[in-house]
Amino acid sequence: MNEDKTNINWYPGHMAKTRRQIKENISLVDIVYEVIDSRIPYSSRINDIDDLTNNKPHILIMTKYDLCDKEETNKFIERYKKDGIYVLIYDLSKNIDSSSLINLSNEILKDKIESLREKGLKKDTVRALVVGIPNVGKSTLINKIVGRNIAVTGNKPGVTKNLSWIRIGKNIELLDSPGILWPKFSNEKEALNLASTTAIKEEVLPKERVAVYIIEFLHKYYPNVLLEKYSISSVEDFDLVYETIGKKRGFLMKGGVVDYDRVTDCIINDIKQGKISGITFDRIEDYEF
Ligand SMILES: Nc1nc2c(ncn2[C@@H]2O[C@H](COP(=O)(O)OP(=O)(O)OP(=O)(O)O)[C@@H](O)[C@H]2O)c(=O)[nH]1
Ligand SMILES: [Mg+2]
Repeated sequence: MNEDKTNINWYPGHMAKTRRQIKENISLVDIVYEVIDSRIPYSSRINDIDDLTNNKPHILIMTKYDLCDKEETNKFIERYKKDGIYVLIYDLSKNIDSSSLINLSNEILKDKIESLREKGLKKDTVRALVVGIPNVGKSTLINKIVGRNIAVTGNKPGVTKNLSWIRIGKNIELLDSPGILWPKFSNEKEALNLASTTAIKEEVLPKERVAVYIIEFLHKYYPNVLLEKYSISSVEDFDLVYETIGKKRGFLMKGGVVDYDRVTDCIINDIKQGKISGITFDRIEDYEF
């Protein structure tokens, strides 16, 4: 974020607590499901996932595939697969067939289960940790696997408050966990990508900065979306951008003056509520692997 906002508290104490609790519970875990948002296939990764989870076997689960720009996101998927990472993609706004996830987990753990069997130990239950940044769909994924709403979900960060084990049938248990971030973002773009896709609490955001970022980003990569959605073709004059959107949407105060705060909220909410789809904020060429 910009200099005067470096003290925003996107890393509240409970995230440090969650990290501690994950470490405490990791010995019980066989496999890690790292859940990330397909619209930010790089920015939503937990950069210390291997340290955090003691190098446990790991599947990258990309949610919100329905909302992303598939062409751009697929470049990351190919890259991850090339690096030997297991990747599964989901649109959790619909029901899913979770057998691919269960089968892949069993396949990855085959050797471990086999060697335990050779030692005379029977492994009946596979335990998976579901981990990721806030609001990516960790709890929704669990509900889709279970087939009923057992974990609390909501379209804002910080919905899940505690680690909790959820038993799925006889042979698998999932550990839901509250979303985590890290104490310091590597650059402003990372912070703004996370803010744009609702991973950071709105209450601590410089909201206008985020809204301006979204508009500039759409102008650069998806000018047609900007034109169709907001009738904007130039971002040189932001007063004009706000005036145009405000008038189009009817966000007017007394005397016909545009209410800038409502314009800001509208831009942020359009992304948050999935009213703008087909966009991916990360660009593969911006990152080193
Ligand atoms: N369109 C779409 N929405 C999704 C998808 N997955 C999750 N959501 C929505 O994203 C929001 C967040 O989902 P949650 O399951 O609560 O996310 P979480 O990762 O558990 O969040 P925290 O517990 O706050 O860390 C909800 O409104 C879900 O309906 C998806 O694949 N597509
Ligand atoms: Mg949750």
